[in-house]
Amino acid sequence: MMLGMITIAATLSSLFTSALAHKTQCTKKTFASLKVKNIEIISFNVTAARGFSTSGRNATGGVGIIPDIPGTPAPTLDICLIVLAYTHPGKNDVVNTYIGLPLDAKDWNSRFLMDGGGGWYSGGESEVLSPVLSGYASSSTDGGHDNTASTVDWGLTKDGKTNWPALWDFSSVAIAEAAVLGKLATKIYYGESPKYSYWHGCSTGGRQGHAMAQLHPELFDGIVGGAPAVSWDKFAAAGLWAPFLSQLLDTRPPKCVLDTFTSAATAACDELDGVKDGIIAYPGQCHFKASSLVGQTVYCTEPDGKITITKKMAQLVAAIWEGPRSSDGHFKWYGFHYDSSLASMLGTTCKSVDDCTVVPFPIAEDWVKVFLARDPSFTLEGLTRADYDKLFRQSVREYAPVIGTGSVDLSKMKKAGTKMLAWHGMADQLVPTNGTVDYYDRARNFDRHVADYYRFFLAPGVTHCGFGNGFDPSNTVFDTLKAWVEEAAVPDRLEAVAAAVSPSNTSETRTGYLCPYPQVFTFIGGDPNSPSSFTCV
Ligand SMILES: *[C@@H]1O[C@H](CO)[C@@H](O)[C@H](O)[C@H]1NC(C)=O
Ligand SMILES: *[C@@H]1O[C@H](CO)[C@@H](O)[C@H](O)[C@H]1NC(C)=O
Ligand SMILES: *[C@@H]1O[C@H](CO)[C@@H](O)[C@H](O)[C@H]1NC(C)=O
Ligand SMILES: *[C@@H]1O[C@H](CO)[C@@H](O)[C@H](O)[C@H]1NC(C)=O
Ligand SMILES: [Ca+2]
Repeated sequence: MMLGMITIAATLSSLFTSALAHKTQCTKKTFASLKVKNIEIISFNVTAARGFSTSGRNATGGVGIIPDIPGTPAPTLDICLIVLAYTHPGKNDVVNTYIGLPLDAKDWNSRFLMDGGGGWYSGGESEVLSPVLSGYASSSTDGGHDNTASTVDWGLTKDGKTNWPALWDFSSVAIAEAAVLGKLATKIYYGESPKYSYWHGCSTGGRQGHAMAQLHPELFDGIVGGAPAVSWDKFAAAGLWAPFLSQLLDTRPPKCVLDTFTSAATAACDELDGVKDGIIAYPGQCHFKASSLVGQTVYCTEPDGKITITKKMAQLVAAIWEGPRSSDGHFKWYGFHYDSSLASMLGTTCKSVDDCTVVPFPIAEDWVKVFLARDPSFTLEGLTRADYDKLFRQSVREYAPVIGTGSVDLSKMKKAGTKMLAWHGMADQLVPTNGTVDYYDRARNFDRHVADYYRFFLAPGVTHCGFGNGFDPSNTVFDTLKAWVEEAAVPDRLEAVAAAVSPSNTSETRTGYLCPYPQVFTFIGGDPNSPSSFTCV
């Protein structure tokens, strides 16, 4: 009898819930009130889709990538997808923003999550699919420019000036609006606001996360900012250092030569940290001299041929490791660690080993052409050290306030109770690791209690946003953040995975627990494949 009554009550309540869920339809009418201040909606579409395929949607710079696994059907989802095009009146911009909501309320995990972009790519439809697949409500934005357009097309106005509104949209404005719109749509659709709201991004996505932490922390309970391109004004100008010096020194070494430097330095400094694993965990103790390879012959396969390492090549490599310096020797920005591949900053296409053309890091090349020189035909040819210094100064002066994302005043975030985790691979070949060390050091100076709400983990041996020999935390960092936000589990360690060291047990990987900076992940002896052989010092 009792049981029967409970069953009836349960049935009634589920009928009631589904009736409620049906009251809010995934239609245009439902979302008619969707708006934030200062925008004018150009058009918006709402699509209720079942079995929406995620196939072929992994070609993005976002973190929430849904890989197409060969031989496996792509996952499908039931989604309420809202696409808005809007403008800021008077700014002559167009922002496309995407909101994804699990179509059935029962599939919603009561949370909101935004995945960040990469490079010039702010985000797009793909970035909402992955969160929705995991039960989150989500939003993303193209940041005010068409992702297929070249940077010249959106970065300059017709009369050749910086397109400031578009740059502001990309740097922070459209991102914060996407968060507001996405959270508002969530409330309209499910009748309640998300219990927790998160940001998860790396590279540009890490910078976007830091921008939200600095400017709009109240929109998020937790933020992951991996390998953040913070201090963008300096980072982007610094990316030109290698190609600039290459033309100045008139030397264009092919990748096989650059790799020879990386291998030699890694071999020389690998064991300074106590473990021979191809990882340089103590770069500060490495004093490898690039000049020690002068005269060595390198046998290359791509392109085929042999080439002798010259003094100029060694000078160039030493300067990339050191980082940009002004013509009078002053520090401008950080270089790269010895175990980072050099060919990303100094790409080449070669006809033969001694006939190569340099292909600059595209972000830096666009930065100087579009935003500094404001001349799409600009080349590095003939650029002097004084010219480079001037471009660097211009970058800082004009752009730090817009896209620098270098402010360490996180007091709004502290007040909002938002938590942030940053991490950075020490073998990052695109965004110098020490740019984040610099940021965190300044944040610690600003507030000595910063670790209460913002922590940073260095990841030895990890390349840009993941991979490399390890220790890669990219698969655990988000759950670690969530546990900090939702269960007050303070992250004193960050689980990471690295390639096993041979001779190892049967596993191909090993686990390590990274340390919150300024603590250092330190080998204390024993089996390097065992997590207990490392500690935080
Ligand atoms: C997605 O990734 C798979 C490998 O995981 C690749 O084969 C496929 O071409 C990618 N799809 C796109 C559209 O890039
Ligand atoms: C909405 O759909 C119409 C018709 O297909 C299209 O012209 C318009 O560009 C769409 N708007 C957005 C924001 O996608
Ligand atoms: C980065 O900073 C550390 C100290 O925190 C130093 O040991 C290392 O040499 C620096 N690397 C570069 C490339 O500046
Ligand atoms: C291999 O080493 C890892 C890390 O120490 C450990 O977790 C795992 O249990 C070991 N596996 C075997 C088969 O011994
Ligand atoms: Ca090592």
